[in-house]
Amino acid sequence: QDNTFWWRGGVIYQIYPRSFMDSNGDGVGDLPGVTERLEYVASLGVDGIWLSPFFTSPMRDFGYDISDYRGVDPLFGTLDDFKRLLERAHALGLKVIIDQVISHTSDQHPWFQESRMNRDNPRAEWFVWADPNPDGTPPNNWLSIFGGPAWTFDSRRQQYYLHNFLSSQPDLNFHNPEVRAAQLDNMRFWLELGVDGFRLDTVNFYFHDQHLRSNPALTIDATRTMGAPKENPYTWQRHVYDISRPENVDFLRELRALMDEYPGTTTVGEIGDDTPLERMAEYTSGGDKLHMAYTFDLLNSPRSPDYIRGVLQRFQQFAGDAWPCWALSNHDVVRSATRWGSEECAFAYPRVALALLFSLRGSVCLYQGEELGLPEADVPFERIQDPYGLPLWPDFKGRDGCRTPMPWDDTPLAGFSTIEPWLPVAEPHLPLSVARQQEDPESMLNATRRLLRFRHQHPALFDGDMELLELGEALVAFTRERGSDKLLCVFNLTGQPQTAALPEIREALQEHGFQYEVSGGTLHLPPYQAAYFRL
Ligand code: TEU
Repeated sequence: QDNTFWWRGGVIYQIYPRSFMDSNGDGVGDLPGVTERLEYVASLGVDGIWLSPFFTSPMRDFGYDISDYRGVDPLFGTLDDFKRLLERAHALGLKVIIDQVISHTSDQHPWFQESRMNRDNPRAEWFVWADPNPDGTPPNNWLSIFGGPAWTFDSRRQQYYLHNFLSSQPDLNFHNPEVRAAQLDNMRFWLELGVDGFRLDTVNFYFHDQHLRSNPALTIDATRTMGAPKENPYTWQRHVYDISRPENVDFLRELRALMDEYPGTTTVGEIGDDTPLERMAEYTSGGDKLHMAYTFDLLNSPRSPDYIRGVLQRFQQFAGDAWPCWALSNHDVVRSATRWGSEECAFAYPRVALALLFSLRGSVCLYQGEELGLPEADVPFERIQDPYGLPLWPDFKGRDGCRTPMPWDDTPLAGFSTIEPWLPVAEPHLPLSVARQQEDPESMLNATRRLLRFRHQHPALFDGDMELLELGEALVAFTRERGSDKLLCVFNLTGQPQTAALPEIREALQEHGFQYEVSGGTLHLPPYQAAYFRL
């Protein structure tokens, strides 16, 4: 069976290894812990996993700051542990995608240590160095995504270096062909080990403007909800010259040529940009660049059917033959059950939200705990770890609330560890634990399994052409068409019952688990329910 295109429409379960399963009782999740729980992951009916970074790192940004691209951090285990994980996943029919954070390194990486020594060492041009202005200020107005200037002065080299994130994450100079070759070579190392692909961190940040032009003045476009929370003013700089450079497209072709040497592998690039869907089209069309693009459109989505319709409209308008990988939650944003849900509706909102996610053209990333309907955890200030959140507290509470340990059972440490973990177990998560939900056919966990089976039974849901329908203000509705199969999908994301006039239907699809009524051509959709028909 040709499995080359497994990723097209695939559902990928994102594992944040620090918080998934601690096998050695040090309070931090690890690779053997992941391996131990792969059977559970496979039982969901997903196609593969994406592992957030487990590479050697000083952990300033919890692994998104890498000091050895080919090493496993001892906190997570050994390379042999990774090989065992890979083997077990493959035996269970799960593909394995790993994170590649190639845009920046850790400041502890030997490349940076060498580069900062002076201006004429062999790696002098591997990072982005620039002289201060005559008054000592940074070379231009570029801002870090995590706040403050994107430049830090290095006292040894007597120059500024660029960092789009923390100052401990110096930005590599991708204009230098040696840098590109070195990173592709690091990626080949993992391909040779047998991984099935890469999630590419900050894929639109690889290149910078070589003229170092200042970005246009800060403008706040309140109609867009891209990027981090509004409380962080730095998000609102319009990055024109420092990210998403046109040179990137050529590099993505180089990268694709490497991937094509390993058939059946895939790439999903994370795009943080003002116009992400347009960028997605640029990066994934034509079959010679990225396989999939991952944007923040639904990750930062507010609770509004209008907003979702807007995203889908823009997708229709700009995406062309682009292939998205949609997500509602990840390790960087407030969990969708909290962003959209409310106390009263318990599983109702997360369930209909997942149904919508699983019915969109493209692939999907499901974040650990999303299948349990976990709300965002309330992490007290004393326990905050995120270097992004700390300085902005309490306006922006950082990303710890979506990174707390996975609740495996309802004991105080949630079956995650045998000691107090690096982030506290969220008490409200205990009644939602895997053990508790496993046996209940009506649980969110079993609803997720049902919805994943439903998606696999109806390939039009992930592969079909999509047409948006106007069935009323409060509803999100579209058709999905593949060959002679034409499906109508209607979602009520609100807490009120909704009605809609239906077109002529051939058959109501079963086994998704939602409840509704049709009478005299009118669909009656109770709060947080969905309906699927064959036209
Ligand atoms: O996140 C990238 C990131 O923060 C941006 O995409 C940002 O959200 C967006 O541009 C908003 O406009 C990745 C990782 O997922 C995150 O955990 C890391 O901290 C970050 O890169 C740095 O490596």
